Amino acid sequence: MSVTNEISPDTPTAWWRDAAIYQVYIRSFADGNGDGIGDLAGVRARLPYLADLGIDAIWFCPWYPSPMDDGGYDVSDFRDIEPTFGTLEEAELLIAEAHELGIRIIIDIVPNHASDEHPWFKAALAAGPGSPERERFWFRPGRGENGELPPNDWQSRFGGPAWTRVADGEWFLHLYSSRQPDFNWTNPEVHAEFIDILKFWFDRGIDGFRIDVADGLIKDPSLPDVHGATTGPLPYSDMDGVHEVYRAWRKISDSYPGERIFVGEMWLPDPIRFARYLRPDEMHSAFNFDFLSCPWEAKRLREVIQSSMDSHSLVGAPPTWVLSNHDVTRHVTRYGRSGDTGFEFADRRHGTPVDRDLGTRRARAAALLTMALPGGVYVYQGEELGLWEIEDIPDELRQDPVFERTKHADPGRDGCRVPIPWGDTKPPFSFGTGGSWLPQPQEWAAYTAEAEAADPDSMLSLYRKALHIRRDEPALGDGEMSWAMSLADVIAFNRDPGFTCMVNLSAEPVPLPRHESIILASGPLQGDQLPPDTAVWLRTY
Ligand code: TEU
Ligand code: CA
Repeated sequence: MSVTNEISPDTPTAWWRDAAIYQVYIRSFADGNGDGIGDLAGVRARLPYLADLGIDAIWFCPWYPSPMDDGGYDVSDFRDIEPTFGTLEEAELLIAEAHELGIRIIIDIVPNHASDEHPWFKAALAAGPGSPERERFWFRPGRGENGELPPNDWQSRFGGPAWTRVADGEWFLHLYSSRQPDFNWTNPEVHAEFIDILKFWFDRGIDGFRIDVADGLIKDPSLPDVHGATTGPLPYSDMDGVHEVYRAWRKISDSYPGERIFVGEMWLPDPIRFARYLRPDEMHSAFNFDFLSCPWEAKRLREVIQSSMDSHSLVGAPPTWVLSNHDVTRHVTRYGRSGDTGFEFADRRHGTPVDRDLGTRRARAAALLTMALPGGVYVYQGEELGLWEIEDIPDELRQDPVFERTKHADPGRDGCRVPIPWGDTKPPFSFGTGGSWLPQPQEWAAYTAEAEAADPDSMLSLYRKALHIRRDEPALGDGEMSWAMSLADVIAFNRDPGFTCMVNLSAEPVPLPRHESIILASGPLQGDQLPPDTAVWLRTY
């Protein structure tokens, strides 16, 4: 392996302020041992691909031992590696190899809940009501004459009640599946445990943590009913006490050499509340889901961009620009839909007609938009290949607990988690040698990394070019932007020195502004006109 850009963990740089971070959902990335499930050996073999792509860091979805009820977000041991993925030793090798290639490593941490197979939860079940073991979770007697009703009316985010009854009659709280009991963060033991887990992984050289459900740790201990509310002030989301947790965590990360970071996952309706997590003594950055959820409409996108810039500048944090992840409908599909092109969990709108060529053109334009905006950018595995949502997975193969828990009303998230096509002309497209845990469509023969690497007009070639330009271009990355004059359905902004990004969301071609040269375009231009659903980067005077 050639050493390109080795990271010295002792050099303090604010690398995270404008990093391009690639999200790896391990079981769908690359399978090294032929069992049909992605693993660390697969990732290690593909590190050169990621280095060529031009990313600065990888974020790994949970790699810990897990019964995989929720794809690894049900953790049974926070200090080891899931055996089907590999070993702790392999993880250490992977970290070192990535660092040699100039790639930093961020891992998921899941502080809101554990797996029901976590030793603490097993101990809690065994110890019985009133025991200190139960105090690490939320156990309560039920309501009703014989305690047969849940302690309150909270609903799981995966559907159904947020409480499950155990054999001795008590109920435990789970905001997600019934195999994901929520930790009780009023218990100092829980705090101490997570501090120790952070150190365990920082000591192994990781560069940061992505914090799962970062807003959810603290619950109102009176556990009040919510009477059907899912937004507004909720007694299990964005409670003020959660900030104390991250202040304590920040002290830990700051005590390590280099810049070790926290990235928060919070789906919050209020950008100002959101920014509170990014105060200088809390997290470094967080996913911009307002941007991800926004439909492909110039006015709405401009508003979201402006409000993101404003809210982040209140706390001096860099915004991030996210189009897809392992929980949402892939954006080629969303942007190609007739009707609403935004995203909401309440309705995935599977089965809505999709014009995939249109969705792809818009996805290409969106990539240049995100990479030109100030701050960080995320790439979800497969978006660089232009993959779309797989909506026709047979019911019996669906694995996401959302599908069962909503009694099939919500198809769940398997459609964005189909294993990546790397090469070859038929499934599993070199994902591995032993099939793939979710079926891939035959059409992906034209979308393998190998096929796209050979095509200068592919999505992969666009991402490679754009990420490399972004890295070298002084105007891009961290900093400021200013809106340029433009037509109503056009997004145009300037960055200093001498850079303009323009995206045409109207139905007609629009004239390019005065420029010195064209740096990159997401599709063919028509002379001096920018066609619909196309973005361009210009060198300006
Ligand atoms: O997701 C948090 C979350 O609430 C949503 O993104 C979730 O996917 C949605 O409610 C499903 O309908 C995080 C992880 O990203 C997700 O994969 C996990 O399932 C979840 O936490 C629980 O750990
Ligand atoms: Ca495997």
